[in-house]
Amino acid sequence: MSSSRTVWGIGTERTIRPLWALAELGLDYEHQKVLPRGGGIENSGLLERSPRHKVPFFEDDRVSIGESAAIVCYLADRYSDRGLPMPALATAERAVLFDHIFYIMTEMDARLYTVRMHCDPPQGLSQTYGSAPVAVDAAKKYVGRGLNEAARWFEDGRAFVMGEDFGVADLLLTTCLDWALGYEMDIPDALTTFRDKIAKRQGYIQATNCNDASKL
Ligand SMILES: N[C@@H](CCC(=O)N[C@@H](CS)C(=O)NCC(=O)O)C(=O)O
Repeated sequence: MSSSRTVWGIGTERTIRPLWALAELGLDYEHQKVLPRGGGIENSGLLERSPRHKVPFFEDDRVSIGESAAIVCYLADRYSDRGLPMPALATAERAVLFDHIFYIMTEMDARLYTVRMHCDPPQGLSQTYGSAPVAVDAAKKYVGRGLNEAARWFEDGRAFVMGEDFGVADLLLTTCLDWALGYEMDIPDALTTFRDKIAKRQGYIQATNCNDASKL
């Protein structure tokens, strides 16, 4: 398949999401390896497309979009025959999928970013956003409650968030688990088992490699 896809961004638990979705779907793309707040953004074409100044960003023949969850859902919807199955519109299964996706993004991802904003380097951005240990502690507790809720999704012994098939919710959840592990947060056993299994996937390994900014 010819490459008309471009991903901007490298090195974070958000930038890995489109890279991982593309790996799962076996799609090629051009990778603009720009770090958030890093040099190189100015000459990458990103700012002309998105004044948000954020990564990841994705463009193909149809879309120019920047929210990581929106990118993976778009790719899954468009190429579901290649993997990342998406339930049909207006089905109960799709409603539950989006309930879980929004939960992951608003209750976990957003609070993990609060931790990042206010904790100290090298993990955090307190030099930019201010050191706020109380906010960091509260956000970690909040994420902890989110992790307990996500663990509940697996109570019936299911392999993946939506049942028996790996999909976008698993991808998004795993990135939040990895992010929380980076802050040495406790993860419920059910999610540790889930995450360890997902980490063996070829798509995850490939995307982790593509998202590795240490060699830049
Ligand atoms: N909700 C967005 C968040 C994107 C985001 O905040 N990306 C960070 C890197 S993880 C960034 O580009 N920060 C640069 C900045 O805020 O200046 C998503 O999930 O894609």
